[in-house]
Amino acid sequence: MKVVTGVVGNDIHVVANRLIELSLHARGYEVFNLGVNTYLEEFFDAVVETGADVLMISSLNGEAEGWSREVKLLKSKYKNLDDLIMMIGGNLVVGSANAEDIIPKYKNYGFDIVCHQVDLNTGLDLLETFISDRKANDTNMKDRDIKESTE
Ligand code: B12
Repeated sequence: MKVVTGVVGNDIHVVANRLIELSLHARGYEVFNLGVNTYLEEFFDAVVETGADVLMISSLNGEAEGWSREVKLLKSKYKNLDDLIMMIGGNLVVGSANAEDIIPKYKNYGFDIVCHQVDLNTGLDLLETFISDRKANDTNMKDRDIKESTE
């Protein structure tokens, strides 16, 4: 599976970004790391160019929300991104807030997996669960379609 990753906006916190790249490699993903200071358009352009399955955004400085509000609109301008798995993690607000408040907000912005102050390995486990749940769901849908077409 291919993953495009990077740090969104004017954010220069690079340490987690390097760890994300190394950990994804170790788990067998093909990684395209755009590094720090990456704009949303650059993320989506890279996803299209590489045919990535996952877009994994990191944000540490608390400014992600400003960028995230544009995600749905921008994504709708690109073709064939409906199946793209969108994930974001790091410090997703300025200061402190409850994950229970933050997660639905970011899901509403268009992210499938939201990891506020979640350590990387836990986040990558969540991604693996998401991928296997989606596969199981697709298989069930296909089985149902075959069954219906033969009835
Ligand atoms: C080092 C550091 C810096 C360095 C960065 C050097 C560099 N090039 O990387 C310098 C000094 C330059 C810096 C600058 C700033 N920083 Co700074 N910085 C830190 C610090 C001390 C450590 C960050 C770090 O590298 N941690 C090590 C990594 C491995 O851990 P991590 O970042 O927490 O990442 C883990 C998880 O968050 C998670 N994770 C991260 N991304 C993702 C993504 C996904 C998908 C998943 C699943 C998980 C995940 O996985 C990682 C490993 O478990 C933190 C405070 C702290 N103790 O965390 C503040 C901190 C991140 N900085 C902060 C701030 C505010 C700034 C500045 C805005 C300060 C200023 N006023 O100038 C600027 C930002 C400038 C900019 N344009 O971005 C705040 C952010 C506050 C917020 N969100 O509300 C923090 C939290 C400090 C604080 N308590 O206020 N900073």
